[in-house]
Amino acid sequence: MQVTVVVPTFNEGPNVRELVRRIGDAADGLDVEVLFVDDSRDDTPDVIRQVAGSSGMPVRLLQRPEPVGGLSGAVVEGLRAARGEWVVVMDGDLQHPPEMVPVLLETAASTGADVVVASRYVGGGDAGGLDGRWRHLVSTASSLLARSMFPLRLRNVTDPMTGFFAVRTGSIDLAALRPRGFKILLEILARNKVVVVEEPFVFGERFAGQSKATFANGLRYLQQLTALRFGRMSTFALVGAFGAVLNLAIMWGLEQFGVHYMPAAVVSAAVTIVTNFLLLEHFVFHDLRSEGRSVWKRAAQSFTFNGIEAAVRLPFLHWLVVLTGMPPVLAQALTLVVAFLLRFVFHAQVVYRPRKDAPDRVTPLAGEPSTTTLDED
Ligand SMILES: Nc1nc2c(ncn2[C@@H]2O[C@H](COP(=O)(O)OP(=O)(O)O)[C@@H](O)[C@H]2O)c(=O)[nH]1
Ligand SMILES: [Mg+2]
Repeated sequence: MQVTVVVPTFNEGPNVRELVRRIGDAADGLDVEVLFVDDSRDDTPDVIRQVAGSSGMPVRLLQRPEPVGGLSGAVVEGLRAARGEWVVVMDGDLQHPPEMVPVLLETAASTGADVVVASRYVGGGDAGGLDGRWRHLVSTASSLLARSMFPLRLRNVTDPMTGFFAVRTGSIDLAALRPRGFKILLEILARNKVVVVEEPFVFGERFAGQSKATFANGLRYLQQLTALRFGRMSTFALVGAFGAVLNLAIMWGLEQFGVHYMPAAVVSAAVTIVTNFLLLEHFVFHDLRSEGRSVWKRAAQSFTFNGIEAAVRLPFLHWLVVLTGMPPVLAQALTLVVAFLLRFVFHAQVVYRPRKDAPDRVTPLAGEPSTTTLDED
């Protein structure tokens, strides 16, 4: 089996020699080449050329004239230029231990998977190398959002944000990828019908240099998510909007019959909550109803969320206005957006959470392998 290790680099000079040395040691006995896809503005390409000259393993450099598509664009160019039947994508700062390269490939061989994801969030995995609490929180929240938006495609994937994975190039359509931002794995999994398994790993500290992740990358990630998956979340939003209109219409109608506005509000809220649930069952999560829980359990969970949300949102609004002094209408808009996202994540992650595939479902034997497909999501 021929393997290409694709390493995107942006000003990683001081890491190159150590990285190549450790890949060489780890991959001893395997047919491996290392391909650097470089967008650096410093002397990193010179360092790569130097190291290539003295390494026992083939080391290639793809220097890009323009950093099109950023990190994701670099990875896709690496996938296109790779000679290997298998490609392992990894960062150039040694946060991804090179010793995992053969482990990922062995898992690929033993399970027959198309993609092996090195995950920080499964088994003995660990995200310890993430800088500070804020990065941990952002990483967890963004994975949760991605998994809510692609519940079936990512049913076996705990770490869709990782930049460390092995992929059989023949299993993916490179031309269909629209790389942008930092998260290429998500793009690959969302757009291809592949069998995925995970392998835990410990995300280490950077060997040298500084992180290139920025706030702008975070925004680009949100853009990527909505572009990849507008489907489920937009129908969810539509159902929510319909519920709001229904709520007002019922309240108005009851008032016309002389009902006091308080009982009218209670009745319209109750009718809306039940209607919303039925609409979610039939239009948003219809393909996930058979995943295990009974309809009564789903209803109970959904109603509980709505009840708690209604009780918590107003005190939270008050706290936000008093504490930050922001205009009440802005604070209200903010709490509504947060409540919407939380409601969506809760329904996707709890109420309609898909079961994980049983191990035999991820091992394709003879015939059609069982995979998750985009049409499902
Ligand atoms: N080719 C290329 N590589 C990049 C770019 N941005 C980041 N990288 C590389 O992607 C890997 C991960 O970036 P890093 O800054 O470590 O992100 P973090 O681990 O999330 O903090 C490193 O090897 C970077 O050098 C880019 O625009 N082009
Ligand atoms: Mg890093």
